Amino acid sequence: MGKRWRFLVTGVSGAGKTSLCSALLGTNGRVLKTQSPVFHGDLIMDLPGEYLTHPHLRTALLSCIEDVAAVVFVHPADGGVYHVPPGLLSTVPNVRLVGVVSKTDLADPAAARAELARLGLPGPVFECSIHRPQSIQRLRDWLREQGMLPAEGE
Ligand SMILES: Nc1nc2c(ncn2[C@@H]2O[C@H](COP(=O)(O)OP(=O)(O)O)[C@@H](O)[C@H]2O)c(=O)[nH]1
Ligand SMILES: [Mg+2]
Repeated sequence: MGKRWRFLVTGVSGAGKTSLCSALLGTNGRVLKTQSPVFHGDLIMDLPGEYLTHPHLRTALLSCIEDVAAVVFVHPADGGVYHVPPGLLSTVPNVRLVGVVSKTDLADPAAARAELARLGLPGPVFECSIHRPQSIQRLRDWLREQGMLPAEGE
């Protein structure tokens, strides 16, 4: 793929990015606030929410996007509308965009889906809750099919 990491995870602070990474990787434990990028081997880059929401960090976000094959954008079902410019995530060519509505155990996902559409995410959107293992499995299976996660047992 020519990219150093398979995908990065972005979204506002508290969206559930780090919890989603742990759920996908099957690593459990207490999730702490992500203060700087966290790298899971050559697979995942887990970014702090500020990379998305603080305008002065957006150049850092864009350079991280240059290093990945895909961007997983996490938006919580109980979240609102954020001041992220539509199209921001599409400015780097040849990067796949994947939407995740997180925390679907807390609220109806419809509003978050609309927000993902407003941000210009063309790709698939997965509805996930860390409390619903099947919802995580659907995303994991898809990421494996796309070569973004190693197959089971690898
Ligand atoms: N109810 C519920 N809470 C979640 C879910 N995912 C994450 N959380 C909680 O949301 C909070 C923020 O999660 P975290 O993964 O640190 O978010 P991040 O800032 O985007 O990395 C933590 O208290 C998590 O336990 C979910 O699917 N459902
Ligand atoms: Mg985090």
